[in-house]
Amino acid sequence: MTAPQLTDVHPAWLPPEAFRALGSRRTVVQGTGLLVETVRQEVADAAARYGGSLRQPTTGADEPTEPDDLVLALTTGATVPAGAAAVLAELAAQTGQLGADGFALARRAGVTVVLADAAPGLLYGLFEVVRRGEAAFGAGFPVERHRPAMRLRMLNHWDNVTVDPVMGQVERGYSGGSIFWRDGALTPELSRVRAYGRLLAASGVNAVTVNNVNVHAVEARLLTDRLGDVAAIADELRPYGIRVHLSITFAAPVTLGGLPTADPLDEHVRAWWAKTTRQVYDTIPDFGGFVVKADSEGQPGPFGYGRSHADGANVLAEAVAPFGGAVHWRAFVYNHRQDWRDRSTDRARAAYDHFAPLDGQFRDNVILQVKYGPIDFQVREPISPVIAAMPATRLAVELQVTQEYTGQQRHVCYLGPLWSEVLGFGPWGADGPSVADVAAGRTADVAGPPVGGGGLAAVSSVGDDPFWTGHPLAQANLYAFGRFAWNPRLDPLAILDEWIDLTFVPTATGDPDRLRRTLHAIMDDSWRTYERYTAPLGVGFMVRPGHHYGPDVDGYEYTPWGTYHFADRDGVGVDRTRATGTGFTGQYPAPWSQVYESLDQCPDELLLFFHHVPYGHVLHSGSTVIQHIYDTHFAGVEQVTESRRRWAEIVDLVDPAVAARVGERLDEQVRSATEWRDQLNTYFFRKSGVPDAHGRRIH
Ligand code: GCV
Repeated sequence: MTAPQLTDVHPAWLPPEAFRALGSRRTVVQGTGLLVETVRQEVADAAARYGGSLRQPTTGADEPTEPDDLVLALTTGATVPAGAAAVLAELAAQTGQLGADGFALARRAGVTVVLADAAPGLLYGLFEVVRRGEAAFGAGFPVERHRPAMRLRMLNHWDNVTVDPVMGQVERGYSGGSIFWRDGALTPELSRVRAYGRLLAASGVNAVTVNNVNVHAVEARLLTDRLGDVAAIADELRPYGIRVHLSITFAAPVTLGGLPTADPLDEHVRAWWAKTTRQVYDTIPDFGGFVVKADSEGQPGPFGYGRSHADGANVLAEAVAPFGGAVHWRAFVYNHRQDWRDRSTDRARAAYDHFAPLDGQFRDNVILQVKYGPIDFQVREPISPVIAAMPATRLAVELQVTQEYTGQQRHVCYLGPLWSEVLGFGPWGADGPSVADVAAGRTADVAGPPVGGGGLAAVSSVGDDPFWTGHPLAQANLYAFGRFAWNPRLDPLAILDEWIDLTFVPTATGDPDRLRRTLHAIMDDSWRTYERYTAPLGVGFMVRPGHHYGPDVDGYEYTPWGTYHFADRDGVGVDRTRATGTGFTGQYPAPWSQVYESLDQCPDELLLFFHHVPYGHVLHSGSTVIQHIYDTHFAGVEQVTESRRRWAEIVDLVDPAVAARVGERLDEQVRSATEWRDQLNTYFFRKSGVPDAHGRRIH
């Protein structure tokens, strides 16, 4: 197997040039097994291109005729190559402690050494060497131990097998069709699936789901008579250490099994899940498990049988348990047929109200997958209170790489800073465990038994587009997701540097410093820029209904979806306080229950999420709410215009196809941001009657 390099697809963060440092060295790879073979092949390909060599380890006296520059070895081998012996000796006390995915890395006496207890670790170690480039072969450095913070690092594809009449091939997909499915069939381009797996492994991801959580009739059959298609995808991803999971419908015992019920407590239903799951594992022995959206936006679930979500999740968990599988059960459950006249119902409350009482009732191979915010991936939301409410349940935090609400990959919006804030947030206050700690398995609960972490999940942004993600700069989000799942403490701007140097390799770029500077100028603050010209101060959802692109302040205001801003002539925002509102603030532990309740303490950026205030309300920043709306919307458009200008300055430094695609998308971003600015400013000017203090043009 040769590492896939597709000619008609952008190489993203693994262009051949990124392997130059490694490929020009003498390397030995020791160990056996599928993933070790992948490592060996990666090294062989790079060496063939850049003049290095791959030495086969000898048995017995393991002395190379020339010293190796790089040793990649399993600690469990009968012998490790001579160059690694000193590092192994240093690790001796900890051998077996690196975990399946971990590795040790050191450079001493002119040899770079990667040691791993298991093959996945060796693969991750290889990609760390690639990431470091020449620095991996420069000055010596002592033994570093690398282990991922999250055991499960999963991307969810919302891909449909058949083109859905409303949502298309990929629900909320902005990168063309699906890389797995085309017009009802498995893609004929399986080499592309393999190349995808390679990219994901290099970022740290180790699991994917291959179909939408909204499971339609054809997609449901992936579990049974279409399982062969899933197995074919699994075969492509396996060499890169990526397990395949499947979104299933809770109604499957009825729709596929012909049973009269899908009641999770029914014996026949239990038996059907057990039998069906056994067949899945007979076909795909390393199958990861199921992802389930139940009782949500029209999907069937246990409520239909008067059962709880713990009952529903546990029947599936019982079925996958003998095979080491997991059930990712989504907490995105709310009433999407709300009456907008009813101000007491609050969608933000729903996940906590449904799930917090069930803490401790889920089997230990159930992972409750919680969107990071209580509503739905808005550009600004508080952290979901569910994250702090279920210490006896394994929780996974769900992010959205696909930019449904952040510009749909037509706008530059680097999400690293948002995710860094989310993952570093302390649900019990700054001194307690962080959101990332909860996902990794550490909570503030001292009384209960420790539960494992559920990891990090995200909705993928990838399609069959030649740039993978539609907008070439959106590749950075996909890369950053994997890196954060590996280490949530990484600096988002350092991740961006890694991505820039891998994608636009300095040795192959005319003026790498200028390129890097400009990309930082365009991308570093792009999430906050997007926030500036869209919905203000955390209020969210001022998008066009249905496709969710572009502004429509009242688009959702009188709909059943539960996403309102309540703007009138006097003020704007949702009163979620205990004192006078929906009581949502009471779902948080201290200190946030108090901070969010208090108009004085509530952070500006979340003010309208928690409070309904007059337009003249003065923010901590010193500005009034209305003036803040005007100022940020004017500033946001100026920043996007500046980004467009800066991109024009560096087009000579990048591949013309990338230059053209990014340029065209920046043109659209300027147009769209201007539309956002003008609609938002005009709407709030007409509502409030308050003129802009600076007399700028409002329509
Ligand atoms: C897959 C939002 C999106 C839906 C998506 C849903 C979910 O509502 O608009 O397209 O459905 O989230 O996360 O399940």
